[in-house]
Amino acid sequence: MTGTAPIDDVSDAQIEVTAPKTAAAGIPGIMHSMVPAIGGMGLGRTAKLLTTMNHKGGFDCMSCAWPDPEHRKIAEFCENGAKAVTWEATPLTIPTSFWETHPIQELLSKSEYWLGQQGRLVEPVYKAKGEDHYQPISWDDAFALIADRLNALASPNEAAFYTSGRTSNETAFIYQLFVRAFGTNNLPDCSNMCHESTGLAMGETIGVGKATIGYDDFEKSDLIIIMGQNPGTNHPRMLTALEDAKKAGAQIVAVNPLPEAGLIRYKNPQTVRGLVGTGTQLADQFLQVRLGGDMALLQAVSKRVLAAERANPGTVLDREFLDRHCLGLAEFERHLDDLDEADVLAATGLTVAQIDELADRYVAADNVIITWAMGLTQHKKAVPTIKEIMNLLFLRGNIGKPGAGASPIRGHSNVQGDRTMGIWEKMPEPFMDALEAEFGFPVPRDHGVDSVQGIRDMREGRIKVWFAMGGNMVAAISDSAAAEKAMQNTALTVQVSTKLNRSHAVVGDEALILPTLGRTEIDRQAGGEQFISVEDTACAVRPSRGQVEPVASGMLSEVAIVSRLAAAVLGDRVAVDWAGFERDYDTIREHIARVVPDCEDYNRRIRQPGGFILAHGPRDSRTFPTPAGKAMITVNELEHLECPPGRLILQTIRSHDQFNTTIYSLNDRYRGVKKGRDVIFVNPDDVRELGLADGQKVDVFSEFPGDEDRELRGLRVISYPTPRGCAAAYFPEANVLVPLGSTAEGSNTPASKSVVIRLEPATEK
Ligand SMILES: Nc1nc2c(c(=O)[nH]1)N[C@H]1C(S)=C(S)[C@@H](COP(=O)(O)OP(=O)(O)OC[C@H]3O[C@@H](n4cnc5c(=O)[nH]c(N)nc54)[C@H](O)[C@@H]3O)O[C@H]1N2
Ligand SMILES: Nc1nc2c(c(=O)[nH]1)N[C@H]1C(S)=C(S)[C@@H](COP(=O)(O)OP(=O)(O)OC[C@H]3O[C@@H](n4cnc5c(=O)[nH]c(N)nc54)[C@H](O)[C@@H]3O)O[C@H]1N2
Ligand SMILES: [Mo]
Repeated sequence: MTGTAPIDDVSDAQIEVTAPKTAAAGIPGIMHSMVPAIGGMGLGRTAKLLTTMNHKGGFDCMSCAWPDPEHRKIAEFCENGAKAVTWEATPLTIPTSFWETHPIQELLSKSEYWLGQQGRLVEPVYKAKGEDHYQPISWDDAFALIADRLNALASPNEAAFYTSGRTSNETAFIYQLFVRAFGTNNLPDCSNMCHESTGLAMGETIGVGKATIGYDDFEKSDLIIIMGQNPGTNHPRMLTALEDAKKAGAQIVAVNPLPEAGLIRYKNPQTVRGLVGTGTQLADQFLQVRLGGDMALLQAVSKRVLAAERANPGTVLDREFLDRHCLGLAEFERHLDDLDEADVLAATGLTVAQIDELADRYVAADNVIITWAMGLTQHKKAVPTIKEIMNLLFLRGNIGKPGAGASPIRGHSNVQGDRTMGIWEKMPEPFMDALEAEFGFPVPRDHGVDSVQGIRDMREGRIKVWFAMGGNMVAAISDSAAAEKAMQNTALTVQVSTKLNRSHAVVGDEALILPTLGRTEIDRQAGGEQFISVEDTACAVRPSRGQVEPVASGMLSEVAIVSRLAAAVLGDRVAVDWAGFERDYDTIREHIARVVPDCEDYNRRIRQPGGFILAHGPRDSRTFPTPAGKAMITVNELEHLECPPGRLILQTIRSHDQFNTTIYSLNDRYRGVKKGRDVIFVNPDDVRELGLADGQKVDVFSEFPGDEDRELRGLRVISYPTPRGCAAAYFPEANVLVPLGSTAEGSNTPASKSVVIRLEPATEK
């Protein structure tokens, strides 16, 4: 083993609580990013990575999908990007002896934090049926084994192929090609748990499920409304864009149950003022909405906009846009006439004056951007809520003009690109036709399973082989206990991974771990050094080139793994030059150019400085590829989250020191919590009313009709400025409380931000 030794597991450390921070980044941000980097990787490796991250010729940071500005500042990186890079590029590797000394039963008892600290996975390992240990296996034997098990299935639909959003466009394209050539559309992905609600709502209203803005639009905007998103922690580089927008005169409104650091004030570590000053006051208005209250808020604002037009006809609505491009205005108006203000106030927890103020700001602004993330997508009514964003934007033509638009902020750095490349259980027919024409095999057309359905199908024995291209599905999906049982009910699980996580310990009868290169590492193939490409949240497609030597020689790139696996499984069943893909990734991009919409001439355009931007009808020319060819104003029945008496609604969120299921440390500096994650944030009045005390340990039970209670024991109560009735706890630990059947209507995304819970004093000390 090389590098820093792994730390011991910490299960119930003494938690320290201080007041939450109001400002994000600044000096602490820089220090926090550099210290672990230098400590863990050595100065040379650190300098190389931190100076080439998000730079031309360098690699794309994998911590989020935020776009890169055209005019880059030197070393455009953030604290959390640095953490993601150092976590991956650590020289610490898992030695062969580890597998002998750590039975799977023991790995099951370890925390995600401990697992992630063990170092990089560097050799393929296999667990045989009835064994409790992994042991090394050769690559060839691993591929032969998977081929044997897959080809023995009664139907290709008995296998599912998961993707996490770090996978490159090149890998994604050949992975979906392999899976469809094998004969199934079972391609669940992390998007199913993330922005699926966005894709559906935007697809139905404007015909494209992606942001209608580019990076430069932020600076041209007059008003930016940030809903259900915590950029200070999850998209820190967005704060730079917000600060620039602010300097150029934009107003910013934050809609969030929590007063997140960074939404309120921001210290830019890239500027001297950011380093020494008190930072920029970002939010002009902070609306502390109740969980799930956004749909009511948006309808109430739209109603006010319509009322303002009635009071002063011809001055408020963008009639030209509405008449030329939209359908449904009259029905929408009629529907909002009946909106009950009392319902709105109950659902949002806001005052009339607050909502009036937001509506006034909206009407006064020429160019408005609305951004959102998981605070909107992970609710039962997520899809109609996002449709209400579109409605509000349409009213004043805030689509397809500079400084305005709908801006879902995607999470995983290439989750958007993976979808573009065909990772979806229900890709549209034109894509399937193009795939079939290019490769000449019959592409299966029946829709496959999504993540939640995948768990159900494993539980019921319909899916027998689970193959994962990255990620940590059992920890990331709702209802962890049910998900784990389902995974253990399979015949074979295969994980292509960089580091150890819970999904390696929750296994089928047989299991394989296939170690892969990370994005930071130089990818050498027979055809020379390779680069890959990714798409950010603003539809910009860019190359990414690894910069440091791989931590060990035994790993394969994701492209090599898929190519070799496909060749082993399919033999000569399809005429595809898999070996050629591995040799030279340009050959993959040639196919992408012919199959994927708007990717013509991919190999040339990806080599242009800065890559290229994918076309987007609504953004570029106000053309809306919906069935009607128009932007659809929709009518959505308001339904707000009811909290039964004596109960709370729980949202599950990220701390400042984690990337999804990867835990960098047990601290959440911005929320003032140190040395522990087993906490639940509760409004002080609720703490009192429930007869509890600040700091007390509680057991949490989640209640869902038709199900037995789910439980998570021993969380410490933290009095926190969250609205009455709205609690918060960290994912993935709290996933055990999210019922598998509680999902967003239409998108089937787990409703991870609205779990009905009951707190009881802890039964154990
Ligand atoms: N450092 C770091 N970066 C990341 C990630 C990470 O884990 N760590 N994850 C990546 C991924 S995959 C994703 S999808 C993104 C996630 O980025 P976010 O969506 O910012 O992540 P969450 O922590 O889920 O935060 C959701 C926010 O919505 C608020 N919220 C919850 N419910 C509601 C509601 O009903 N209404 C409103 N208005 N607000 C609500 C919460 O208080 C919280 O501030 O970040 C990406 N970037
Ligand atoms: N309760 C609750 N649940 C949630 C959420 C929530 O807000 N609340 N958020 C949801 C969201 S938005 C998402 S996106 C999902 C995330 O779900 P996933 O994408 O499945 O989970 P991650 O934690 O991002 O996966 C981390 C693992 O990916 C592997 N990995 C890292 N880099 C690479 C690489 O380059 N290649 C390969 N092959 N493997 C790599 C490592 O082994 C690492 O342990 O979780 C969802 N679950
Ligand atoms: Mo995500």
